[in-house]
Parts: sequence; structure tokens; C-alpha cells
Amino acid sequence: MKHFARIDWMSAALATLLAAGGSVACSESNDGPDTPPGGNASPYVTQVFDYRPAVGQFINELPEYKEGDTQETMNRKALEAIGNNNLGMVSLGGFGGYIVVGFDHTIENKAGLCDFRVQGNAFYANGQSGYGSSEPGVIEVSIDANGNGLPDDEWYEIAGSSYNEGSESWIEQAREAGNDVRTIRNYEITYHRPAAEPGTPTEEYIRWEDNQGGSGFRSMNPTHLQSYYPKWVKEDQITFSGTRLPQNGIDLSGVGNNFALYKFAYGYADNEPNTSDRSAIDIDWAVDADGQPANLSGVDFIRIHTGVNQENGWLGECSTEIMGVVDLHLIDVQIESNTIKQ
Ligand SMILES: [Ca+2]
Ligand SMILES: [Ca+2]
Ligand SMILES: [Ca+2]
Repeated sequence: MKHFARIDWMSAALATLLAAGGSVACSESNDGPDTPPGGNASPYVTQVFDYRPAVGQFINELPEYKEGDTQETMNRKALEAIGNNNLGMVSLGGFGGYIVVGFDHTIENKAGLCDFRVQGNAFYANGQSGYGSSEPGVIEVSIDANGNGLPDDEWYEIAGSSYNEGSESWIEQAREAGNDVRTIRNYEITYHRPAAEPGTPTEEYIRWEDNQGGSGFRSMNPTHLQSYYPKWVKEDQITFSGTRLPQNGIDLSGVGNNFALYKFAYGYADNEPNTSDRSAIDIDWAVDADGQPANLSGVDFIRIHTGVNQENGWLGECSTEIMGVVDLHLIDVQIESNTIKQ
């Protein structure tokens, strides 16, 4: 714990020094291992390492693709949108699309408290608090264990309320509606570049198949007629993997035109409004690949991927949107995690 806090302080100080045009001279004498991250740390995202959306109706628009853009320039556009409290928006597209962000300091895991919030555009339907537009993203966290400043270390999943199957209050209703309500870890999906861009609504637009024997098409809807396949990607197919959540979209009309996207209890991105305490995350919820507590002292990197594979009528595919990530401790917001996870 102390080790990482120290590395973090040093890299933040180094960055400040370099930004000021200073030279680098290591001096380790004055700051003991308990030195806090100093007063200059930003509560917000300062780096986007990778913005890799799956296909979706907002792809190539949020952020906007322009001729000649590359993975690197799209990462930069994503940072311009969601970094530094700009509160713009990026869409991760359908299941699996993801973004990896970083900070200028380690987000500390304070005991008993939520530590950060991933900001999205979830909202409740009029007069409701159980559903609306919840498009949950699965959150993973990592610490810069090898100290190289890059997110190439082990990832730990935040075990949200559907980490174990059947935990949501609406699961039976969703099952009765014909939804696939399983949680599947190591789910994998591949999307294929369409042979041609229809430029007109179609049900069978982009073909996909998964590693469970399932397959289908993403549709193109009347309100978004641009290419849904990320244009800067050269490959003709893209594959994503990660935990897949229960399908939470339930058609209340029964005829396909009133999909309510039910919220998960806790632990996801773009699931609760940003003003809700229940959108906050406790780093203590992070688990390793065996589901055991990761016991992290803090996190340097956060990865979010769209967690649901579902089309919801005219709403289109479930896609997680991200507007930012904020370190709750640095903005003096105290949310006790046991008020959320009960
Ligand atoms: Ca905590
Ligand atoms: Ca690293
Ligand atoms: Ca959303």
C-alpha cells in the first residue's frame, strides 16, 4: 500500500516538474512513505490509453471520426471528451466495447468508503426509480504493479450485484419476457464489418457470433444512418471478451416499442444517475480471477466495457456511455459502501 502511494506521489511530482520545464533530479529524502499525493492531483481522468468501442449507433459520432483518424487520435478525442471534468461523452457501443483510463495519482481505497464514480448518462424513466436508461458497463481496476505507467498489469473486476447470477429484483420478470438472464464470465463476441453500408434502416446490418453458440445481427435504426463499425479499425472483424451481464431491457408494451432498461443494484457504470450514491464504487469490491477479494490499496487504471448484449427495439443496442471518472476522495464526497451493498 505504502509502496504504491509513494510511487504515485513521485510520478505526479515528476509530471509537474516536467510540465514546468524543469529538469529531473531525484530527491527522495523529504517525503516519507506516508506522504499524501500532494495538493495538485486531479480528481478526474487525465489519460485515455485505449478507446475501443464495439459496433453501435453512436460509433464514429461519440467521439466523431474524421478521415485519417487512427487509434491514437481517437484515444486523444476520447480524452478531450471525458478527461479533466469536461463531461463530454463517449459511447462504447454494444457488448464488449471498452475504454481504459488513467489518472495523475493513485485513487486510494479508503476503508468503508466508496472511492470513485464512473459517470455515464443513465437516467430514470419519468416517475420511476427502478428503470429508465440503465446500460451497465462492467468495471475493472488495476494498479501499476510494475511501475511503468502503463496499464499492462493484472485486472480485477468490480464484483457488482450481478457478479453472481440471479441477484437482481427484476430477474424473474426479465426471464419471463424471454431475456437471457445469465451472467457469463469470459463471454466472447465477434462483430463482422458489413459488406456494404446500407444507409437505411435494416434489421440485419452487422453480423455477430459469440462463444456460446449464439449469433445474430445488429440493426441500423432510422435515427442513425452512419457506419456503426469503428472506421479507424482496419480489421474486418473485431472480437471482445469479458463478463456478460443479464439482459435488463424489458418491453413493457409487449409489442416491441416500450423498452424499460432496469437498473442493477450496484457496482456498474452508466447504470444509475451520476447524482445517485449508488453509482459510486468501492475498490474493496474488486475480485481476482477466482472471485477472491483483490485487497487493493488503490487503483491507477480503470477499464470499462459494455456489459449487456441486447437490442431494445427502436432504442437500439444496449451501449454503455462514459462521461468521466471522478476520485470521490479528492472532491470530498463521502459515501459509505455498506449503504449501497446490503
Ligand atoms: Ca474503499
Ligand atoms: Ca504497468
Ligand atoms: Ca447510456
